[in-house]
This record gives sequence, C-alpha cells and structure tokens, in this order.
Amino acid sequence: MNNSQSMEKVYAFSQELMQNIASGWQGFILWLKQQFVVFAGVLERWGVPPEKSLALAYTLAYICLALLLVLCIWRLVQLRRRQTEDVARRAPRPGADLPTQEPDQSELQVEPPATREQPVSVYERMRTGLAKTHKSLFAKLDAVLGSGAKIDAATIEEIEEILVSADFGVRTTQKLVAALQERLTRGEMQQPEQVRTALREEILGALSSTAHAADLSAHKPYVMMVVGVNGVGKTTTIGKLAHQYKQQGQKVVLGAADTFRAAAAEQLAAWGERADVGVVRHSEGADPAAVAFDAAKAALAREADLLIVDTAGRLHTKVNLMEEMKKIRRVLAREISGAPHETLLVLDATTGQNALVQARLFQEAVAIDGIILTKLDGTARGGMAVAIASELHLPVRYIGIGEGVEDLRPFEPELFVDALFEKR
Ligand SMILES: Nc1nc2c(ncn2[C@@H]2O[C@H](COP(=O)(O)OP(=O)(O)O)[C@@H](O)[C@H]2O)c(=O)[nH]1
Ligand SMILES: [Mg+2]
Repeated sequence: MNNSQSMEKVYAFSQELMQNIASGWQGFILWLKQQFVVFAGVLERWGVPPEKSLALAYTLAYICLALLLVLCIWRLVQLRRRQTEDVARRAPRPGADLPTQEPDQSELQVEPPATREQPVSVYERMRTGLAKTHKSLFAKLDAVLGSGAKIDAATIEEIEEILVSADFGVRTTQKLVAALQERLTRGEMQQPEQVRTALREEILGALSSTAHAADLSAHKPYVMMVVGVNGVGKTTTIGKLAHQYKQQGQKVVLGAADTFRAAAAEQLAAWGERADVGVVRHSEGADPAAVAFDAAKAALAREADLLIVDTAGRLHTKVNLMEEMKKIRRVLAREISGAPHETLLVLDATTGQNALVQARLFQEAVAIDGIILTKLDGTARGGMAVAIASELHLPVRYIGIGEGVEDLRPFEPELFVDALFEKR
C-alpha cells in the first residue's frame, strides 16, 4: 500500500468518524426534544394549557440548569475560601519561630510540631494526656461506687466490666478482680472509698515491674534501636527523645534506617533539624543495615552520647522483619560494643489489645527491652499500659501523651495511677 492510499484511508476514516459524531449529536438533540415533549405532556396533565406546556417545560429546564450552575460556582468559592483559611492557619503566628501543624494520623507527618511549648508541670501534662481514660474510668467507677453503695460480689463484677472496657486486658483484669475478691472476703472492702483505694493499690502493684529511663552514662555512645509497626509513632517518639536529650546537654545522632519510604527519612530529618541533632540517612530503598552502619560510624566520629536508630515496621512477612532487625543489630554490635544497648518497641495505645499481639510478634523477632506506649492521649483505653506491664513482663519506659515534644514522659507508675484516680 503506497502513501497516498493510506492517506485516503485515514481521510475516509475521519470522515466517517465525523459523520458518526454528528449523527450521534443529532440523535442526542432529538432525544432531548422528546424528553421535553414528554415533560410538556406531564405538565398538560397537571392542568397547563397545551399551547403553553412546551414553553413552560423549556423555562423550567433553563431554571434548573441555572440553579445547578449557581450551586457549582458557590461550592467552588467555598472550597477556595477553605483552602485560603487552611494556608493562613498553617502559617507561623506572629511571635512564633516555628510553624504548627494539624496532626494527620493517616499520613507521615514530615514536619514535627513546634518545639516551643508553654511550661506545664509533668503531672499536669500527664493529667491532660490521660483525660479520656480518666473521664471514662472515673465516671463508670463513680456510678458503681456512689456514696452509700453496697459492696458485694456484684460490685466486683461491675468493676470487672469497667476494667475490660478501659483495655486492662482480660488476664490483667482477672488478676485485679481476684485480688479485690480476696480483699472483699477478708472484710477489707466495705466502703466505696476502700474499693477505690484497693483498686489503685492493685493497679500500682501490677505496674511495679516498670521503671526508669535509660542510663546513658553506661555506654558511649549509648545505642537505642526503636522498632514497631508503621504508624505507631516511632519517628515522632525518636524526635521527642532527641529533643529532650539534647535539652539535657547530650550529644545525639539519629539513624534513619526506615528506608522503606522516602518520607520516613525526611520526617526524621525534620525532627533532627528541629532538635538540632545530626541525622544519618540514605536514599529510599537503601539497605537499613547500611544506614545503621553509617549512623554508628558517625556517632563514634562525633563522640555522640546517644545514637537512636529508627526502623521500618513492615510486618508483611515475619521472616523479612526478623532478618532485617537481626542484620541491623549485628551491624550495630560490630561497630559499638554491646549495641544496641536498648531495643524499644513502640506500641500505639489506641490499637487496644492488638498492640499485645504486635508485641508478642516482635518479641519473637528481637529481644525487646522496653515498651514505649504512644497516643495515650487519644484513647479512653489507658488500661493498656497496665496490661502491657503485667502481661508482657516488659517495662513501659515511656508514654506518649500528645504530639508536642514534651508529650513523651518516662513512665512513672505512681504518677500514672494518680492521674487516673484523682478526683477532678
Ligand atoms: N496524639 C498523639 N499522636 C501521636 C503520638 N505519637 C505519635 N503520634 C502521631 O502518630 C502519627 C504516626 O507517627 P510516626 O512517628 O510517623 O509513626 P511511625 O510510622 O511509627 O514512625 C503521627 O501523626 C504522629 O504525630 C502521641 O503520643 N499522641
Ligand atoms: Mg517512621
């Protein structure tokens, strides 16, 4: 087939296409007209004179179309205004050095929240952070232990339900309830106030194995490895820790060994910048162990006091996870004697009992030294902290009670229980 023949073919095809489109359009116009006729018929049935029905049908259609147009324009204006407001809200306030940001649980939060915060006492922070759990626990206990309430087996059953609903976990609840029952039998719990005190004491007892933050002076650099599934708050927690240790005068280096997503390293880098500490990172998809290696080298070269290694928490296959964790640990140990000196598992309190399942899985993969329980501020299920301490036999090292840098506190059982049981 020569060139002119193929040109003719293309021309014929485009002609045919145009004709099809034209006839399609005509068909559509015809169909539309028919609809108007049908509509006019309906109007006639409603009593509109036949000579006016078609005109009225057209008029009504035009009015509807115009209304639709106005509605669209109004919606667009609204969206535009909301965008402008959002930008204004995110812009730095006069007098503030750093931008603040709305938290978004579903996305990686690359920009950490502002580090400048109003000085608030540790207890006050804990109190605010645990407000949801306190409100739920206290209100329910109040309903059961109101003044003059009779204390018997039924009371204990009701307390059992309350504890389960606050995510103390079935096993921990059973232990607590058994202890209360014993006290009841011994006649130690006759007044509602005595029940409250007993419960407070038993919970504190369940938490007694939990203690102390890291002793950085034991190793130089002290190496912390932070593990946990995606989204639990590892990077945010590392950012908070870096900031807090830096404030205490420690030299900190961070290792971005979560190379799974580029945003993860960026997020850590943003925290590093904010806390003014060094961050060792590679590009997306790099070998996490290579990052750990470079981070260890950098920590040694810079004579850092603390190296914190962030990791990815992909749980799609346990084998992968185990291998990745083991490799990172091996590399760290090779570079720094005894490293990692602490492997901390981050758990999200809002995931309830699922966090315990995650913990068991990670425990199989790596030796976990302690737990960091985040997002306690976002849940009424603060009993998780007690369930973890008593069921996993792992110390809860820190708790996250908000997104601010100061909202990561060493876990102090007394303070925790006080914040839960205090009359507000
Ligand atoms: N409310 C609250 N949010 C938190 C806390 N810790 C972390 N987050 C948020 O949880 C989300 C996921 O955190 P990220 O550090 O990216 O998790 P990672 O995937 O484990 O590294 C972010 O939006 C954090 O701001 C906390 O203690 N309280
Ligand atoms: Mg992360």
